[in-house]
Amino acid sequence: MGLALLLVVWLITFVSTYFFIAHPSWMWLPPVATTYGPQIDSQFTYTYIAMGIVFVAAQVALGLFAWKYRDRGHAAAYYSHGNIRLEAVWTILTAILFVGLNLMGQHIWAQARFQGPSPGSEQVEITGMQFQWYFRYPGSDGKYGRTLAKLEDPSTGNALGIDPDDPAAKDDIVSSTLVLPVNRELDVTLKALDVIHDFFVPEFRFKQDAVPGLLIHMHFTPNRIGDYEIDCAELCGSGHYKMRAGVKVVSEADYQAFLKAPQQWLTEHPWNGPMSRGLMQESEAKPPAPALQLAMRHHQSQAENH
Ligand SMILES: [Cu+2]
Repeated sequence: MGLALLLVVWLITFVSTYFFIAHPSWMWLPPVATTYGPQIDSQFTYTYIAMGIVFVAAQVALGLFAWKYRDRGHAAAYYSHGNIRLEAVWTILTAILFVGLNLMGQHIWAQARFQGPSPGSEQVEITGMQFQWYFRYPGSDGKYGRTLAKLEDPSTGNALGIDPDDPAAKDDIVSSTLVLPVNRELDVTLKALDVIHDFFVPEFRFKQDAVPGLLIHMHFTPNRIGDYEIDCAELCGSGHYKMRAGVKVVSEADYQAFLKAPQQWLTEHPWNGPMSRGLMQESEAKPPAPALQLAMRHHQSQAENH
């Protein structure tokens, strides 16, 4: 029995470890699209390697001990209080590993949040609201117009509560797709109007909570043209699953064309990311795939027969 347990533990350990080593793309994030992304990736790699070694060593020992201390039918069991020295050693080693990984990673995390953006970076405000993202650009004056809570009303098309009497609001652009210029640093202000949401774009390696009452600043530079998906990564209510939006990283010329006529530009260049079919309106959605239609018909005929 001890030997069977050893084999099962080792088999699960080596098969699961094999997939991480042989097929990293199955476990891994999509190709990176920001300048600071590779640093996050190398941090992930250090963590994976360190944790992988600990995992394999612990599981190999577990299997070995299950076999070594198997029931031999005669020896009486004895109670152990443990080994203080051993416990101290592995607690200290774990603490060193944990604190060390944090120290290695903290500057990467902090540089996008605590250091200010460079002057001339492009401003964009990202607001999460159950269950939609809104993106606002300050327009040619470089200033966001004032917002008032009493004016927040998605049904009037003014979900952000922008005050029309503020001159700075006149040229503000609000979009439901995030359009960003490639190779330009972004000065992002993150907001939430109701509950905590979380702005996450896997390709950007960027994930940050949006908290009601806080203006969270962060900055990063997208460096690959393409269409990506924004997911809300905070369970924020019953419609959380559909709280996503498209982000388009485009050339400088395209970006300027978008700022000039946002609606028209987005109609001509609709977002075409990996999940774009899911973002379509229901009326636009395609009929189910043939296999699914077949299954539905089969189900109907079964129902009729009964
Ligand atoms: Cu959300």
